[in-house]
Amino acid sequence: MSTPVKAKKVKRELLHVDPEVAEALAADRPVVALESTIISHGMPYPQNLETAREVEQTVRDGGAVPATIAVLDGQLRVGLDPASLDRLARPGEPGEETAKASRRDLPVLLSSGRTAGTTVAATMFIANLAGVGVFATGGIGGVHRGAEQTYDVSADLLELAQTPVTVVCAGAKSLLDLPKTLELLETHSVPVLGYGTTEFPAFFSRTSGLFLDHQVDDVSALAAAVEAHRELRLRSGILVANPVPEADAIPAAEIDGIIEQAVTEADDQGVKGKDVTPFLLARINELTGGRSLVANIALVKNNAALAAALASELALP
Ligand code: PSU
Ligand code: MN
Repeated sequence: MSTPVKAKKVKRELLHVDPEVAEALAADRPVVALESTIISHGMPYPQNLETAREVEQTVRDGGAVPATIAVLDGQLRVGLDPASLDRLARPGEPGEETAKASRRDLPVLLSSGRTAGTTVAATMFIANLAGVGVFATGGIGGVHRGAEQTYDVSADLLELAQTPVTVVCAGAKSLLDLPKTLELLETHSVPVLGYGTTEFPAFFSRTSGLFLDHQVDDVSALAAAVEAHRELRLRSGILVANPVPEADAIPAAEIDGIIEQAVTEADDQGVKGKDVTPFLLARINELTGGRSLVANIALVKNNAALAAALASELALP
């Protein structure tokens, strides 16, 4: 649903970096960017808020400063205070719902003074503006099944093609067309590194049957690859694929039928565009009785820990 754009006087400071984050960046201390669509649209309240807080703590425990990114009242924000995090997590009153912002939405959100969670694409763009090079998320968007008909390809992939930020994820959900997703990343010259795995992980599951060209087994090998990418001035992002921890993984055989059902329901109900991914996430959570949410929370924390370790390694003199 769209709402008419009303002009609001644009704040002079379009980008606000939280002082703790700004100080860390100025001193070359490690910072990890975190996205916020996962908070506003990816998980139900109140688990979304608890998870957002715990993920920030995980980054701190790993020796880095967390910088959760969002759009608040028409301003790009890098690093959120507790009240802002709370506000993003709560379901908005009807008509005042928090928007889902991809890169292309940013100008209008700014000009109309709105509030939004940022997708992987928008978060990468803003992180790069602020000078944050490492970013942790759950799963990236990709090429949707049936894209040959719908053309539904997440802007996350095109952002990875053009923005030099390292994104730590648990792969992508098999509700996407994973072979096509990997093909598009190859076309756009985005390095995809399996962390301790040679297979691209499928978010809930550790395996997908799809093999990667490059595997790194520890943080120093990962940091060395990121540094070489930087030295070559390659302008793409880097995708680090870090499988969900064994204990919380859901075998593909168990989750695939549920994903199939959710995709069919979205189709039948005519869910389109940016509503597709949030619809599927919520439906899979219902159909698994919350088990998918447990896996989701575990893998986001696992990615935050790896991103903090990577940022720390990169910050070493
Ligand atoms: N996949 C998940 N959880 C998420 C998302 C994707 O498992 O929360 C969110 C991310 O913010 C991602 C966005 O960037 O959905 C992709 O949306 P779309 O498919 O509309 O590009
Ligand atoms: Mn889409």
